[in-house]
This record gives sequence, C-alpha cells and structure tokens, in this order.
Amino acid sequence: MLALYIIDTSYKFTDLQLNQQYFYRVKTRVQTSQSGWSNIQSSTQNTLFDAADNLLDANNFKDPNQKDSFLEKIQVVETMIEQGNYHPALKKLYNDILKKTDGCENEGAPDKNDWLITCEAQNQIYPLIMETIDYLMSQMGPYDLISFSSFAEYWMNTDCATSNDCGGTDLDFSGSVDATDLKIFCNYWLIGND
Ligand SMILES: [Ca+2]
Ligand SMILES: [Ca+2]
Repeated sequence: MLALYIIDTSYKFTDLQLNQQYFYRVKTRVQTSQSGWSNIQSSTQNTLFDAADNLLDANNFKDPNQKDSFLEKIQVVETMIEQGNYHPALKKLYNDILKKTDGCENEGAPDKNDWLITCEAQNQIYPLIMETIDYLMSQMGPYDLISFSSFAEYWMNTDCATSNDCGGTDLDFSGSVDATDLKIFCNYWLIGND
C-alpha cells in the first residue's frame, strides 16, 4: 500500500508479484484542499507465460523454434502451480527453465546450454523466473519439507538426483547438498519467521 503524496502525475510500482491482482485508488491535493478518493481500479500482473511471450522475440533464441518450446515448459510449470504441485514446479524452473537463461547472471555472457542468446533478453526474463521461484518457496514454507536435521542427514551427499532430491534438502536441485542449499534454506527460514 502506498500512502503518501507525490508531485508527479504518474507512479510506477515495483516488486509486484506475477499473476496477482492489485487494487488502486488515488486522491489529489492542492495546497490545503484535497479531492475525494477516486473509484477503485484494479489490474492483474502478467503470468510468467504472458511475460515471456510478450518480452521475448523468437530471434532472441538460439533457434527461433525454441520460443514455442520455452513457452510450453512455462505452461507446464503454471499448470503444476495451479494444481498445488509446488515442488515439481520448482524443480522444473530450477533444472530446466532457469538454466536456459542464466549465463549472463552467472558468467556475464550466455553460456553453452542457454537458449536465449542475448543478455538483454536474459536480463528481462531471468528476474521474473527468480520471482516465481521466490513465490513458490514462500508458498511451500521450507520447514514443511525439510528441517536442519535433514540437512545433517544429507550433508555433502552428491547423488541427490537418485534419492528424491536428498529428502528435499537439495534446494537448488544441483544434485548435491552443500553450502548453497544451506544458504537458500536460511534465507527462507528467516523470512518465514518474520
Ligand atoms: Ca545456462
Ligand atoms: Ca544443491
């Protein structure tokens, strides 16, 4: 909620959640007199699918046909989310979709397995994928899945791919449980205790 006066006649919201509906109303003030509140307006943020469809041109892909495949993958994830299957959705986002868009974030240039071949395109979609991952993590609540004792049990395990993601402790689905997973766990554990 924004409850302050601004001088400009427009305002840009940031950190809005994909697929969420937001409501707005405004009033104006001239010196000491002010108007009543406007009617309430609302808008719904794009889904990740719509955002990817609108933001990414087929020419941004290594092969222009990959745009459709990319959108199909996102569609699969959105269906999983609608059905409440957060864990498989998270896994597909991390393992499949994010990896095709993460070279610029990790190394400053598109990497070998990236489908998007420009940093401009990656920089548009990567933050939205991360936002969706954050949303899923917040919906799941880390201690629904795992606890510190699970971390002890699976710590430094390197064959998570064959063992149900090491009981859920391989949070970035890298195949092993290490400091990266513990860091993710701690971040969400802190958020969950606000
Ligand atoms: Ca990659
Ligand atoms: Ca890991």
